[in-house]
Parts: sequence; C-alpha cells; structure tokens
Amino acid sequence: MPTTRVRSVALPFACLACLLLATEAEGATYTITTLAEDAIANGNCTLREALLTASTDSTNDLCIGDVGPDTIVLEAVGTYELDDGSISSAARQLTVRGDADQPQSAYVVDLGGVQRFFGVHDAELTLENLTLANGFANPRGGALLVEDSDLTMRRVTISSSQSAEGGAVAFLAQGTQQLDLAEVTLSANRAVADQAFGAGIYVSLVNGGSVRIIQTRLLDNRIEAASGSFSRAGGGLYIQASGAASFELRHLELARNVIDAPSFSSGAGAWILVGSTAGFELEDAVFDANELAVAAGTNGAAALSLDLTAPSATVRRLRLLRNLGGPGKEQATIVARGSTQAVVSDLLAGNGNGTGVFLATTSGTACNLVAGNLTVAGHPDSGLRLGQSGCPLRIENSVLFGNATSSGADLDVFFGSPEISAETLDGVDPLFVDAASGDFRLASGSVAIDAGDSSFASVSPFDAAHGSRVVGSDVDLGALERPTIFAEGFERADLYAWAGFVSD
Ligand SMILES: [Ca+2]
Ligand SMILES: [Ca+2]
Ligand SMILES: [Ca+2]
Repeated sequence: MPTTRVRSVALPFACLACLLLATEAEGATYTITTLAEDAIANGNCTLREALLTASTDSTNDLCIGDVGPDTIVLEAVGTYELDDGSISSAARQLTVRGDADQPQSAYVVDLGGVQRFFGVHDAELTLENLTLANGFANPRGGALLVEDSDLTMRRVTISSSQSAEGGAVAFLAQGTQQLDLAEVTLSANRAVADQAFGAGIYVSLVNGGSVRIIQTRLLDNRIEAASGSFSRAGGGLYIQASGAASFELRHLELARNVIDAPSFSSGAGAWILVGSTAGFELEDAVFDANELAVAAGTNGAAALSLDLTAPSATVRRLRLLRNLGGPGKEQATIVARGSTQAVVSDLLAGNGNGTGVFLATTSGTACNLVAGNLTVAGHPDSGLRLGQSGCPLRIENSVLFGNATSSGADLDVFFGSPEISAETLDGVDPLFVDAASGDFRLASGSVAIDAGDSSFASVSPFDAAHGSRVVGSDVDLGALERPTIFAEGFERADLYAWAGFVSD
C-alpha cells in the first residue's frame, strides 16, 4: 500500500495542528470567480490553485494556505478549464461545491480528456452541485480516484469520462470508509481495456465500510473491450466487497448501459458481488435497455448480476425491461450463498431477448431464498430459471407467462428441488394489459387478482410500481397489484414510496 508512509508521518502533524487551531478552525473557503486555469502569481485564485492549496495547505497566488479543512466554492457560472495535470491529496478534508443558487449543470469542470478531477487517499472528499466532464485517467478513476477515504456526492453529474476501471469514479477502501451518493448522475462514461469494470462507478471494499447510493442514475455508460479472454463486468455499476460492509442501494435508474466485448461479459447495468457483508438492501431500481452487445456463451446476465453473502438481503421492487443479452442469457441473476437470508419480491422482468431471471441458492445449508410476487414474461427462452443447491429456494405469489416461444419453459428448474407454492401461475394467461408494449398490469378479469396469499414471507408493503401491495380481498399474483378504482394513482407518502424520476 502506497499510503502507509504518508499516514504515519502526516497524521500526528495534522492532529496537532487541529488542536492548536480548534477554537478558530472553520477552515478555509476559496471562492472561485474565474473560469480560467492558471497556477501563476497573477492576482487570482483559480480552481487549480485552490485544489493545489487544499492539497498542500500552502499558498498559491490569492488562495491562502490553511491547515484546516477546506471548501472550494465555484461561484462563476460556466465551464471551468482544468486540464494542466491531475492533482492528488492525502489525509485532508475537502468540499468542492457549486454555489447553491444555480443547478449542478451551471458549474461544469472540463477535464479536457487528459486528466481526472482529483485523487485522494486517507481523506474526506465531498462534492456538491457540480458537473465533471471529459475526465481521463488509468488504470482507474477517470474523473475521481478515492482510496481509503470517505466520499460524499450530492447533486453531481459526471459524464464522458474514461478509465479501465471506474470510467467516472473508482472507490477503493481497505477500512471502514463510506461511499455516500445521492442525486448523482453518471452518464456516457467509458471503461476501455481488455479487462474493464464499472464504466460508471467501480467500488471495491475489502474489509467493511458502507455504501449508500440513492436517487442515482447510471445512463449510457459503456465498457469497450476489443479482445482477450478477460472478464468485463458492471457497465453502469460495479461493486465487489468482502468484510462486514453494509449496502443501501435505493431509487436507481440504470438505462442503456452497454458492455461491448467479445466474451466473458456480465451485468451491463450492474454487477454486484458481496461476500460476508453486514447487510444488503436493493430496492426501487429500474433496469431498462442495458445490453451485452456481443452474444457469447461465456457471458453472464444482461442487466444485473447479484451474488449475495450477507446475514440478510432484501431485493425488492425491481423493474427489468428490454435488457438484451442474447439467446439463453438472463436479464438478471440473483444468487444467495453461505448463511444469507434473502427475500426477493415485487420483481418485474419483461421483454428481454433471452431468459428472464435466474434465481439460485448455493454453497451452504444455512441460507434461504424466498422470492415472491414476481412477474416474468415475454422472453423467447425460459422465463424463471431456478437452481437450488444446499439451502431452500421458494417461489410464491408469482406469474410466469408468455416466455419460451423459442426454447425452454415459463418455469425452468435448472437444478435441485425448489419449492413452488401452489397459487403461482405457470403458463396460465394472467391477462396483462399490453405485454408487447411492456405494460404488465393485470387487466380486469385476470385470474391473478386476489389469488395470492398475503401471509407469505415475501409479501411487502408495496408493489413494483409503488402502489399498495395488498388491495381487495387478498394480494394479487405477480409484481403489480391491480388497484381498486378508489386506489388508482394512490401512493403512500412513505420513505419507501418512490414515484420514479420526474424527467422520464
Ligand atoms: Ca493565479
Ligand atoms: Ca487545508
Ligand atoms: Ca388484490
């Protein structure tokens, strides 16, 4: 680890300084009023000079060095030039934000396709209300490289940046650091290499930490790998974690992310492997039109590859539509291992070009996967593919219909003996409103209405469209509850309710 020497020297000094300045330590604020870039004594404080000052605590032109935490405020509206070379910082606290008077699109930092915005280790970095564009750095972190540090981003867009791992952001932690993203958009970033991961964001935790990503969009990111038998994973989002890490992933949109590689591609939307974690929640996520551009037998799931080892895991309210992996490939794969207690519910998978969803238990006798209120429809190959090995796998309150027009079956038991509760509709027409157009609501007269059992473990408060889950005499089968006329459009104002992104 390159950070060890820096930590042992810098920390005692930094802490001593903090104590000496405790009574006055608001830290320094650098207000940037010029869009220009320079690092010469010409009577201004440019963004580059402020970043240099924050990284060293020494004065650069009118940016006066300060040993405390620093805040850089982008006040000039427009596009800041920052392309004279990357800047790194260790063991410091820095906030960079656009003035709150304007939207994040008003403050753009153009990295010129030649550098990242910032690299930090053993630090705390906060970005708010700004846009980073055209970052470039290798081998990881095209716009941001965050190592063993806390990263917070609020109302931040990162676009058109490139690396081999983490086209926009690479977050690597060996301790208990926190990644906290809200209202972030990562769009049109690329991971370009024969072995490439996380064209949007690359997250690696090896000894705990926490990841909270909410109200965040990953759009049009691409992995591009020309050749070789390497793996490529996570076109939008890549997470690999071990140790007692915790995960809260909520209100996400992953659309049109692509892995364009000749083989070994998995999770064009998201690829998530969590081992021995403290807990895992993924809910309210839309995966739409993500794609593995080249069909290959070695490929994995088109939109989502999720491999869980956690004491508890909740995956609910996912909508997987039109994700394309080619023949036989699932839109999503969810595997529970070890002693994981996993509940998957209110999951809609429709209109892919291979298989719908693969659910599996493996590698243990103490795990349990219960999946309910699934709708899997409109796939040429199998609909719901199941693999049970070791611990139990149970399906309840679900609708499997309109798959297997080319091969397979609506319900495809791939291995083991999963339990399928009796009310689940397998190959029985549930009268979707308009399946071909992706409208998988139940039409009037559907046999799925009130045909479920609301006492089952997978029944949750809301359906996949955030309507009330149990309406009428009992829960409906499938991902979408048919509302009564009085309940149409009703949505509870609850932490867990979500109406989607308004600009859709
Ligand atoms: Ca200057
Ligand atoms: Ca400072
Ligand atoms: Ca009902």
